[in-house]
Amino acid sequence: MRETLKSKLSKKITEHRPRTARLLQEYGDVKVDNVTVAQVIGGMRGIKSLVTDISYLDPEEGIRYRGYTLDEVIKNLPKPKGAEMPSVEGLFYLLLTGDFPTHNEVDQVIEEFSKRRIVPRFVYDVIDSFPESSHPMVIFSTAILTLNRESVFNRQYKAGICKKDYWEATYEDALNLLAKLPEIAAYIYNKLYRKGDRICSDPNLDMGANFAQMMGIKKPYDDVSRLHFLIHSDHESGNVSAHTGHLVASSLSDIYLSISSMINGLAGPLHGLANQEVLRWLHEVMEKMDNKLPSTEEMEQFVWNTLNSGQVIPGFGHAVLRKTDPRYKLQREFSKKHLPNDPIFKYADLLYKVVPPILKKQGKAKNPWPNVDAQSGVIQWHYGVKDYDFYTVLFGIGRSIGICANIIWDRALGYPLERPKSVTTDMLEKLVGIKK
Ligand code: HAX
Repeated sequence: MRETLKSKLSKKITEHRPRTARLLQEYGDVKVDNVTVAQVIGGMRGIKSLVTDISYLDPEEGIRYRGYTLDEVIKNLPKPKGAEMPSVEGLFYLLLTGDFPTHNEVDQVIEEFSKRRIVPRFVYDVIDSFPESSHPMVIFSTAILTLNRESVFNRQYKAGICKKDYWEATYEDALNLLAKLPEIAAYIYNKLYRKGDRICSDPNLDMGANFAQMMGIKKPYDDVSRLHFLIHSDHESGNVSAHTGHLVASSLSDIYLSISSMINGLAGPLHGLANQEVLRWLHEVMEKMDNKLPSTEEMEQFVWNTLNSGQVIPGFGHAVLRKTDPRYKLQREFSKKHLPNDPIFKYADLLYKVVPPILKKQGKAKNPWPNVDAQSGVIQWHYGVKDYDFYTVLFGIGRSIGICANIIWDRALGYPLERPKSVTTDMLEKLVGIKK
């Protein structure tokens, strides 16, 4: 019998289950971490309390997918003929199984996605009913939610599925959803910004090329899309979008409910929306400068003005990273190769020089370096996607790939309902000995 992604995953799951079971049964009482008052009040920063084998974020080095750096992932994943960047379908294979697929195995996943990509009419009807002034992330989240009617997991759960098989129904839902996301996103883009002119997808293309086709943007936008989806796909489990997806799925909400929720978390300006904020901020500067590139001193003044008015500099800082984000570096390298003379790239590059010393001097941000969002919108703008409200939708497609892989594994390993415990301020004061 031909080995498919699903049969390979099934083998991996069977091999992995005893590891989790042993840790729980024999070592369940071993302490992993201590928790301080600052962490309890401060958004649970750094508390080690989630497990994922799909990616790991080292504060100094950045993200690794299945143990591989992004450079290694890009080098070792198969690429479509003539492409600079690997197929996203191969990335999904790697995230799920931990193995680099062959060309043949990637083709099988492309075929699977292609079979599942048709979006039901009722989803388009829901999208069409939104006013044009709605934010695309709201439409995107709702469109995903609407698809919950199609959930294989829900159908099988109602029919009485065995716990051990939850992951298989979830796998079906995940593939059905991931295959449709680029179609939904392109439809929203065309509705909001191109007067509804729709370009049909091509079932023979991989996800990146197909997305470029539906956006109506020529090469190398296929590689831009592949790179964008790849670098945004996962950032371990504690960030807002990943954690939301995991949390909601832990109540056995189906993949549509879970991914729609994670999209809502991603839509905040301190998280995924920062990519549109970077472009908005840069344009404010450009307007004030009459499109002329500011001198270093002028740019420094713009940065200080923003900080002094109590706002953050979007695209800089990170809750975990303490170095320049490798996702930023990859996009910068791509920009240096493909758009070195783009005025916005020059602005963004000037910021790279100017912002870190200022944030260090201000002394508040623990990480003064740029994150993924400092550069992604710059590339989109260059290739004609100038409606920056849309940028977080692109992030959302990428992030869904990693979160779907995580939710499938959550179900396979039987991770339970998430339920941390809260305390009151009175309790904290008593604990530390404050008398009132
Ligand atoms: N500009 C100005 N001040 C900043 C800053 C920035 N870029 N980054 C951090 N700070 C400030 C914080 O606002 C905080 O100030 P207060 O003490 O007054 O509250 C202080 O420095 C300490 O913050 P931190 O511990 O370094 O950072 P956090 O873990 O609290 O927050 C953030 C991390 C990413 C939210 C933060 O760096 C930020 O707001 N950055 C700008 C927005 C941004 O780029 N977000 C995208 C991050 C990447 C991501 O998730 N993408 O999806």
